[in-house]
Amino acid sequence: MKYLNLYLKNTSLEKQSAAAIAYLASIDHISVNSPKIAESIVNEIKAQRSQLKLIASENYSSLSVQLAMGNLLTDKYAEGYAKHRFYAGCEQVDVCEQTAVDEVKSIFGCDHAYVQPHSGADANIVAFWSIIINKIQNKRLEQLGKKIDLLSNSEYEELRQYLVNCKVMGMSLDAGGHLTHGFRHNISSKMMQASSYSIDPKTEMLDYDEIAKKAKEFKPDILLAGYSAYSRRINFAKMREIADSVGATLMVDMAHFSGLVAGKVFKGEESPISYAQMITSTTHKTLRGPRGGLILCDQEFAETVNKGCPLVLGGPLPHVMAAKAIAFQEANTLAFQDYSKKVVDNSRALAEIFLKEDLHVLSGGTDNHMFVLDVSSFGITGRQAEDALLDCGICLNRNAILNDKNGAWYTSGVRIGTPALTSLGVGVDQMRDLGNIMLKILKHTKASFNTKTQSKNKARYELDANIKRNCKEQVIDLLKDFPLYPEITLQ
Ligand code: DSN
Repeated sequence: MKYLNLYLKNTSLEKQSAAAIAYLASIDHISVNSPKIAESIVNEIKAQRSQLKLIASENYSSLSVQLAMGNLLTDKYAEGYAKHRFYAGCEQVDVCEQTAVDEVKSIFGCDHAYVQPHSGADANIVAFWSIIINKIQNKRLEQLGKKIDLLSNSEYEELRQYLVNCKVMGMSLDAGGHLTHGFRHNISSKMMQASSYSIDPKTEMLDYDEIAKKAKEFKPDILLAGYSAYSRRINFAKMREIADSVGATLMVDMAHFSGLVAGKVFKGEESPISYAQMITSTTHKTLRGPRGGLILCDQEFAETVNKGCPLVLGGPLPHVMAAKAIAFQEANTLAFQDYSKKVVDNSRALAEIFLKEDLHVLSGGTDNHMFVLDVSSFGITGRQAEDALLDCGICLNRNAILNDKNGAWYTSGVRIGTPALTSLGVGVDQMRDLGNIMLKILKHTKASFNTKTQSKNKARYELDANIKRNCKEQVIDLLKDFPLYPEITLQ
């Protein structure tokens, strides 16, 4: 009981928290049989405490969310959905799933919610196939006047050929779209014919006339909106108009910005809720829940979506659904609305530091929780910027930019996001300080020279030791004021 005993010894009774006791007791318990794993959990806490996290897709979930996942709910199989299970003994799983469903419907005011997807990628596959089944399979079966199980093998094969001929059109990966939106190396472009729209090369923003033109030519069954590395808001009314004009279903993957929709920062035409027929999301980014996915949809898709298992998924993860229920309760509050607003204020304040220096921030700025900074003017790659910043205690990820001359591995950009630091309470003043620290690091980082090839190295970099030390100290100073899970003490 190393950590728990230390905690109980060093923390006065009135300051002790149940969450800290549970957390530390669990680490002590794990260390009995798996010291290596216990140590890696402790080391992860230490690592995250020593870095300022600017990874746009990450956040810090509450201790309640984390603790809800560490129990015997994980042992249950519960195929089906609440009150409609294929296994016995699912009464408590029903409570967890139904609470998550009710809470997420209350946040977003949507017709139907499904909280079983294990990830955003899973949610997208369930959503794609639910649309295909509703639009293609059900109509074909109606024409044949038969249920699917009664089709002969040749009739089923004929139906299958229809199903695999559907078309999806999403934002291209190099413009800021996601891998699951029709990228050639992802299943989405193998099970459907995929085409993409990009951003205007001058403004680096979505051009709705251009999307409409492309949609008219390609005639997608699914028009997909959403992004992984785009710093502007989407007009979903316009996207729906385009989808309707070609008979497509509008699907929105709001994985990155669902917290901003929940927090009512994105509303009206900037929120997909009233415009998309199918919406997917992760639960762990701006929404600040456990790692997982969810689907919101119009009533017409509800029945198909509820059959995500067996369509795509195996058994649900009841412990994660319990944690989702807690996270959705947390997001359904005025405090969360305040948090979401601050995420965007922080993102703008940070981007402003780079814009003032006339640096290339893609799309010219940000209206959401992130932005991409082109670091090529510093003479370095995204990979070198990522490593140099991490060495000084700033954690973010490199990101390719449109037509990136350094390719997807080294890249020319870094993606910078504010959801995690905002969860710690960091505000715009500290964001500006942080921006200036980052500028200092980037300005002093140089690509190493490879004398063998007589060319600049794309991975290795050099950074003056004094600058590194000084910036690291500044990062540590900032971290001191915003501790991560301060109730958990490890000494
Ligand atoms: N990996 C996530 C992101 O960074 O956007 C999405 O899958």
